[in-house]
Amino acid sequence: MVTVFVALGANLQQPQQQIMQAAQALATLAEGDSFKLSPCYRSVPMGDVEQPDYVNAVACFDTSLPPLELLDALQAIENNQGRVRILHWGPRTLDLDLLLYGQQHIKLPRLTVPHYGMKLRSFVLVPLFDIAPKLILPCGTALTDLVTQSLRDELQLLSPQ
Ligand code: PH2
Ligand code: MG
Ligand code: MG
Repeated sequence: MVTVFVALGANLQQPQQQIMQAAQALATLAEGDSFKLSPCYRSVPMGDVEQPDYVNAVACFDTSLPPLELLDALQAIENNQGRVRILHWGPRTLDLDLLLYGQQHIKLPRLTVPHYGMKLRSFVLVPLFDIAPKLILPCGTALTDLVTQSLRDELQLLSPQ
């Protein structure tokens, strides 16, 4: 059994509801009552594509699924919520990114863990810190050393729906 962290993002078709629906689906993958979801944040889109603001959150749970089976399960949830892959980094109803799989480093054609961009993204680091303030990343860095006030200032905390 490992503890995994998954980033959730959505910016189409009632994004906060998409996140809550995805969280319910993710919770079915969790062992026991291990499932945790951070608050939702509104964030300005990163990247060059003009698109609506995102709603982002991070989930954490224990699972006995191997990494690629977990990835398949995440992609099935994305597809079930109408994910269509048109533009790289374009708008989407739901994006589920596997951030961490225990303390493992994984490099496979379909899957790189830790997620390559996670240490630079406010909309990942801040909600991750909300649910795992003591987390040490597989590279040895303490999460608390990455979460600055200026990263927090990039996000708008949303009230629960
Ligand atoms: N995801 C992207 C591209 N840009 N911007 C924000 N704010 N949040 C995201 O989740 C996001 C993004 C591609 O996965
Ligand atoms: Mg993705
Ligand atoms: Mg993504």
